[in-house]
Amino acid sequence: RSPTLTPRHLFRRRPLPLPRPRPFTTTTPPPPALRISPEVTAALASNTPLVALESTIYTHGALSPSLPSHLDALVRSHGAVPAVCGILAGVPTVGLTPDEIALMTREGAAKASRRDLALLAARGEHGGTTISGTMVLARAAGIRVFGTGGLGGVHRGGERSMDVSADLTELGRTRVAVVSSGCKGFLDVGRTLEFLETQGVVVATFAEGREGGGKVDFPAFWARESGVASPGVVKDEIEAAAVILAQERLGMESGLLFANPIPEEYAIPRAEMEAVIETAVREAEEMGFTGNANTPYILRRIKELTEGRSVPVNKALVKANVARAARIATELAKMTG
Ligand code: PSU
Ligand code: MN
Repeated sequence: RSPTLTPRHLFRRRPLPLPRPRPFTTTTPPPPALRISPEVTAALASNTPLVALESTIYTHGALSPSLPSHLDALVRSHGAVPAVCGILAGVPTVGLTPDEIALMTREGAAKASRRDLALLAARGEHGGTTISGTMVLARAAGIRVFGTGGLGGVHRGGERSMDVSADLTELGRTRVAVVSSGCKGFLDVGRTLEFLETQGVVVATFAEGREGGGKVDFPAFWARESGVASPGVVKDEIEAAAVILAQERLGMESGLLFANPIPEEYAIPRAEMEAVIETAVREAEEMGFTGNANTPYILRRIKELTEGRSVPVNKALVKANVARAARIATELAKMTG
């Protein structure tokens, strides 16, 4: 007798069992190695809104040493609890204090994306987590919203170099809602959106009062315009929270990106930044800054070439994004409370 399945065999088979309905939860127990601060633990237990924050912008962002305490206060002013993620002396932590961040910065921390987490943990080293590294820790703790500056993306020439930020694949596999000013203007914005589409990432840009009317650009960090239309649009934080909740109810583990265009008064027009960007990108290539050294080099050069003008702009947009994230987290907590 042939062992292959015939239609008769198929008919005799029992129908596939339907998945048993599971209770709806947004969190699974965190892995044992994760240290969650008492404050974050209490917030998780009481459905207090939480905002995850990354530590790479502190350890590698070349911004100001007071930024950690500013963002901390900003989140609290919205009635939410900040949860800075990073690796402190080998301990993956959710809820780093400003003092702990200062220590990591002083002693030197590695830039930590997903691939680096286990290495740093095993060696007992500090790691400033990027968006991807932060998402891993935030998700493991059960934090749903994360506010930051600019997402990594497909680098210019990425179709040759294959320099595609791990932030993008992380969004494809980890359900955290990231609020950023789109991605940086020195990246290839069009290909970044193509990659996010392939990864199945929800991408929506905040566009107050413009819903339904005309296309909205996916923002490019310093500039509100990028020349590339945003795949989706949300009108406010309530709508963003509803999208997050819908994604959770679907049981989809992939992430979401909410792009928040830089406040008008801080925006630097795209054309103005372009010359600076071209110089920085060309130098990085000539000097061989590849891999995870590329983004920090370019950011540092842009800071120099704009004579520091990029710094207040960068800080302003991070604050606007973190405030948005806090309001989204607040709406989400109301919906699931
Ligand atoms: N935006 C900034 N400064 C930064 C970064 C973003 O203004 O330092 C960091 C973020 O942590 C982001 C990372 O996740 O750069 C992306 O790095 P790469 O391109 O190597 O993936
Ligand atoms: Mn890269």
